Amino acid sequence: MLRIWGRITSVNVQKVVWTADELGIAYERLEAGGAFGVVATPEYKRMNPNSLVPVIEDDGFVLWESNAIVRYLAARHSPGVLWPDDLRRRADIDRWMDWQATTFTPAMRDAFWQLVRVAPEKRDTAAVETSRVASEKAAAVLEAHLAGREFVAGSAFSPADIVLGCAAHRWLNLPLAREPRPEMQRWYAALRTRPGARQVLSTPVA
Ligand SMILES: N[C@@H](CCC(=O)N[C@@H](CS)C(=O)NCC(=O)O)C(=O)O
Repeated sequence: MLRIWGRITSVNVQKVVWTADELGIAYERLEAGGAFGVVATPEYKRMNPNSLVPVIEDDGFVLWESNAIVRYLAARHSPGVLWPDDLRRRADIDRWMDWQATTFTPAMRDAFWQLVRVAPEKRDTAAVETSRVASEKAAAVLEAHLAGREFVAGSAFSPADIVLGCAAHRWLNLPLAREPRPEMQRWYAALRTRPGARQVLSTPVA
């Protein structure tokens, strides 16, 4: 059976859990990271020398790096559907997955960390503001892109919706004032109706 290491509060673990739930794959999730520790043990570091979650093990195949795991699971269990055969459709999905990992999530990292993980008296409000501004810039890009599209890569749900849906779940639920984003809210509400998304999108941002 597929094994997934990582605490469910990790946005990167959430991507993998949502993908597995979306695909209806049986899996076992083992707690690791954060207060659970585990990631610094020699056994874990043999699987992921970065000491980060998530990691999967699938019939002896070990893989880390969340977006790579999402692609692997989609291609293995849903070739031609969740992971399309068409090169350009795949490149479009890939582009938005890379954008999530390199642009949107890094932009909101400080706001998340300071507002959720740091005690109020120790909060770096300047870092929150810089991060908020960068996140709004990224959110505006996604907002404009979603206008006239049901999903990120067009009319079909794809792994880009999973990874950006996890990022949006975090952004839209952070305790801070945001610009209104009706297209993002419409898309996020549609994602929340998917049975495969239920576990992850009902997890509080913590
Ligand atoms: N690029 C990596 C980043 C993984 C990552 O930063 N994981 C965080 C949680 S979101 C982590 O393991 N933090 C240490 C911990 O939880 O102990 C991926 O996408 O898998």
